[in-house]
Amino acid sequence: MNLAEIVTARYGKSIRDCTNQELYYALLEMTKRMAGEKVSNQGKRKLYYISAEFLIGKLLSNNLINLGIYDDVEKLLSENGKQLSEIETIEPEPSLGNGGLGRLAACFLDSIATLGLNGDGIGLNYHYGLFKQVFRDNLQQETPNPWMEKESWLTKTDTVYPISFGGFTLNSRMYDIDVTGYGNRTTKLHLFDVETIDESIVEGEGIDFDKEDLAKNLTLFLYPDDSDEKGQILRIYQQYFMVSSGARLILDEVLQRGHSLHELYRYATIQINDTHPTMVIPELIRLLMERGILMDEAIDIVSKTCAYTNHTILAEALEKWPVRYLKKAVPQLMPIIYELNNRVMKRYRDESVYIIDDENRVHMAHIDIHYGYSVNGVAYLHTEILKNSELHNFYRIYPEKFNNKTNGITFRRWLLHCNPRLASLIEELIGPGFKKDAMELEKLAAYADNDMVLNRLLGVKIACKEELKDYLERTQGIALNGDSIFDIQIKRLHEYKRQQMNALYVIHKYFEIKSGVKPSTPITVIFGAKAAPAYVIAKDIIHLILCLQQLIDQDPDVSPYLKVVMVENYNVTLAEKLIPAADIHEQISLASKEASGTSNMKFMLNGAVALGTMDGANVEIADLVGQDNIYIFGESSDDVIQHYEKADYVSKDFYENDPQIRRAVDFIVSDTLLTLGQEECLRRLYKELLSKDWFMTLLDLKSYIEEKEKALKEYENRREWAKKMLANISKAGFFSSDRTIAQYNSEVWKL
Ligand code: 26V
Repeated sequence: MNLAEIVTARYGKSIRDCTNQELYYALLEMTKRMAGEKVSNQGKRKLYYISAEFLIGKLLSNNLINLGIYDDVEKLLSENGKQLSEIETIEPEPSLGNGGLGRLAACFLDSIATLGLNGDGIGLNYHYGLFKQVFRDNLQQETPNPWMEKESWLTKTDTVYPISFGGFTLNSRMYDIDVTGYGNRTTKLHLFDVETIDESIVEGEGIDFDKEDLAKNLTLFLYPDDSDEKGQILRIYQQYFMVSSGARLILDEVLQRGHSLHELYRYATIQINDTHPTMVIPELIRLLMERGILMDEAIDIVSKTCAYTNHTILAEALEKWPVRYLKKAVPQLMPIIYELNNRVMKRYRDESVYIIDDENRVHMAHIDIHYGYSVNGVAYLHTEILKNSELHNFYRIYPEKFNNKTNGITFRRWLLHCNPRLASLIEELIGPGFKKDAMELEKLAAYADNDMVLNRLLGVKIACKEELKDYLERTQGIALNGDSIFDIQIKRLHEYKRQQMNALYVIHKYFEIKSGVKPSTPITVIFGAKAAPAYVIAKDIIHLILCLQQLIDQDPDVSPYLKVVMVENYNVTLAEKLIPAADIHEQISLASKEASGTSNMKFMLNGAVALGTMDGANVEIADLVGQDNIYIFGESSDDVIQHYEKADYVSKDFYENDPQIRRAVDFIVSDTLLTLGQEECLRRLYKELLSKDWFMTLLDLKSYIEEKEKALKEYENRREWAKKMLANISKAGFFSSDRTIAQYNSEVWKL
């Protein structure tokens, strides 16, 4: 059925007479039907990508692009007086992820489908996803974020599994979302949900709920506040619910295809996305034993089936569950986890590789490394740090398991969909081949001295900035100056990502302007970030930024030259508007701490220039574009690791020895800011910077200010700047997730 027929059948009227809402549902139905008609690969070995997060974003446009009908639908609608871009805004954004890790999983599904590989995703169907962020009195507040309407991308299936926990059983039902590949097959994202979920248990306006009523709450939120014991145990229940459902599905599918479970690894491979799905290892062993396979063989089979991706070296982010939590939630797994640990203890003397430590905590990553066949990091530098320091003792035991898979992004969403102007300019210059083979972008290098091309590139950027300006005006009441330079930092709020360093730069600039030193081009510093609800200092940093925003907006001496904007509720939809409009993007994590970063790749592809440290994938970006096309500053990862080892970094020394730094830090607790903001928050942040500064903000602040000034100065020569933009775009091909997935396939999964 075509759109007109669907509209007639649903509403008994013509496209012209429908509301945008009605057309959205009609398009949803049409797209779901078309995706459902596509066949998926039925190859011998199948990949299961298990992840607690799939940050898929809105799907309508992406699906229309991937199905190859976007232009036709847009034309049909406009002939009937309707605008696809307006209809798109009606779709609620599913926020089933926190940030990069979840968005990576979504890009990977797109590439798996596009490459036509046999692979599905397995995850959880969170009803509210990640909280929605609202600002009140310059503070972040959290509210629920419902996205599931009566009609959505989900298709209810008949697959239901009983999942048993300590003392009770819940039914798990599978819902599917078809993932369309670009001009190719589809795959499926299987999301499991508790049958008895009850959205009404969320209390008041916030995101509080009875954490003990598991039958009603299990799949309500993504990573509910885990600051207390109940929250942490809830996470274990969620994880087990996901992996037990997934493991049953995998075994069922292998059996349905007529294979023996003794050969599971020949027909299935499981990629464990960070440690959240790690319990799939003991659970699969348990299920195989339930089906009559002996322990030794079950362990051997599972070890050949599972592969693990590490996404962080931050100690506090590596999951270690107290044995007593696991005993309470999933007692059936404990005998297996003890056995896995005993085997490790028998073979190795080194306590640092044990699964259970002397404080009775289970190190989830250690299970993955001992009982999986592959361990990978997500960027070159990250994998080197894993091998040489964080996981060195494991690397010594299993050098053959370690490998690197530098992250990637799907160019369908992050170029074709979010920046159609740039995509069509590129197509005009080098033809459409880059859409399937991203490395063809290198052909753009031939235009490095072509004034006409450089001018058009600048023209595209101006148009994207205007579009962002209109969008933020309309949706958030924010007024941007389209003639200013857009300097953007968008990512989860975390001290290691150092939004506070950017805020200190803003203060520095504020003082300069106050003293009469005005920038030639006005500067707009844009932030987008959510802080975990229980992460106090992260919320204080948001507070500081919002206070600076208000202060500068109200100051006629400064506001013509400097503007600070913190967009509310940063999400995938906003990223799609912000990234095409950026001139400079901030990738300023403390070297060694950001495993990869993926927004850096998206910005690069959209012709923005990075200001960053030698961290994560920035290292590979810098290698590719060369030093003229990126702004690098700050201490190296080796030196940073040394500082931690020697414990010799004292932030106060930097504060005391540099008047510029002192002035900026002191401003946080100045009368000017204290009259605007909350004294408690600002004083706490000030104290943190002076007494701890765990992520060494003050260490790099000076070189950061210098490098940013250099970037701003070079922006004044627009022709030279356009060459930098072109260099970045032309080298972005390496960061296509199609390349990443092809590497996973040829080196790990071997589908
Ligand atoms: C989790 C937590 C949990 C609570 C304490 C603080 C903390 C800090 C970081 C994390 C991150 C966990 C894993 C993660 O999301 N890693 C991200 O994965 C992306 C995709 O590989 C990568 O681009 C990011 O650099 C990496 O931070």
